[in-house]
Amino acid sequence: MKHQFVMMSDKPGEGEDTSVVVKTRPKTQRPPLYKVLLLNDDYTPMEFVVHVLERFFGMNHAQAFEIMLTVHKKGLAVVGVFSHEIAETKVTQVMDFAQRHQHPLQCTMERE
Ligand code: TYC
Repeated sequence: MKHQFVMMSDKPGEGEDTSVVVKTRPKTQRPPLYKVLLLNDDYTPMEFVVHVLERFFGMNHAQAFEIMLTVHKKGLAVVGVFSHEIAETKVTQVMDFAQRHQHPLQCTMERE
């Protein structure tokens, strides 16, 4: 926290010092974050989705299974929150991996 000195009166010869100390709040800049979303479909095998969550999102088997079931039941779930660059990389990795295995799994990102 910076301190800024403000002179209340700067007229010469006007008695005592009337300066006060006020605090400034420098704006802390945070980069925007992006949610990575996994979408449900009727064809991608559950085991494949669990594997994707373990492989690209560092989840253990139990966490991955739980999130996969959430997507299956609710239609989608946030699987992670990242910087723009990392989120883009995750989406590309998942989409490439799904396509290579001929599954229609969809992964997208959205600003938080
Ligand atoms: N609904 C798929 C099935 O019944 C499983 C599934 C879960 C697919 C999550 C995609 O993101 C997904 N085989």
